[in-house]
Amino acid sequence: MIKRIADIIRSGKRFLISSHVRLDGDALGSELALFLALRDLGKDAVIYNQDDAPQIYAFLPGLDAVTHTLDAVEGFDAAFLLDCSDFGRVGDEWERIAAMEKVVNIDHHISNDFFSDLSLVDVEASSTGEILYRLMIDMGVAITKDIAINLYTAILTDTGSFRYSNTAASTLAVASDLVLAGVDPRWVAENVYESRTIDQVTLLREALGTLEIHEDIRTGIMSVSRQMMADTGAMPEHTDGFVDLIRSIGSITVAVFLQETSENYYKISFRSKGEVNVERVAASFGGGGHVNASACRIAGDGETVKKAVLDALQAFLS
Ligand SMILES: [Mn+2]
Repeated sequence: MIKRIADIIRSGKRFLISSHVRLDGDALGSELALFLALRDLGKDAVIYNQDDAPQIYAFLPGLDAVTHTLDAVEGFDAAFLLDCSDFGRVGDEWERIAAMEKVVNIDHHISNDFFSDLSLVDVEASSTGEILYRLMIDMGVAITKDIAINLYTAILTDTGSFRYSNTAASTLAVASDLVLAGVDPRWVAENVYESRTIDQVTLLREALGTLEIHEDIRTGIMSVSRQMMADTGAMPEHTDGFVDLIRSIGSITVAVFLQETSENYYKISFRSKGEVNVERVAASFGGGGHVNASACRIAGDGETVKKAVLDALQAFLS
């Protein structure tokens, strides 16, 4: 598949790049790395994202090239959908992109549904950024410092700073190559992890007030309502990382974070340790993800949603 995709890049002139709503470091870093590589190869590329980039990613080279309106989809030789397990993850414009003749699916989610016959999916890879690195090396693309910063950020964020089980020796070897290409790990970490706003920390204080520990299923669960968001002036992206804070509690193996995204509609993020598979739990509600990190959406008021999630965990964990 790498060869077919390399041929598409070599023979084409103009490409569309997109990823999922609620952008993360892997989505953005992968998009921007591919964009810069295509530009270095003398190609034209357009990045379309439904959502704005979270402020912590403002340092990524090339970010000002991202557009938020999708004009004509004609005139592209192919579209690259990065880090998307299915077409719907793109957001409102997914059907227009799905109708394009060539859509390349590059992803590492276990739940990827191979929505295209041009699918480069490696569930063993730490991140989409790591897969792209291999594609670029295979194609002989020069890994410039700007490309390296984007790929490194993709890998760093999807491995939780090289802490999750998707961190393999090969992942660290790629990260090492990227540092050799000019990435300053301290500078990237400072941007990603040490640039919180006061609003965000105030929201965290409110959220921590809802933390419940269910010792029988070794689960910690915490939630943020729309009211809390309004009271603190925080942005939806400001809850990124809250779920990892729950997982940092030594006595729990499952961390659950509920966020009310619209009235009586919740996004639920799961994190787990070791063998505990939270992908199955999310999948039971129509979501997906990875063994140790998954998500789904459930309609209902906060208490109903929390009970549904705890019941499902009881069933899966016992
Ligand atoms: Mn990813």
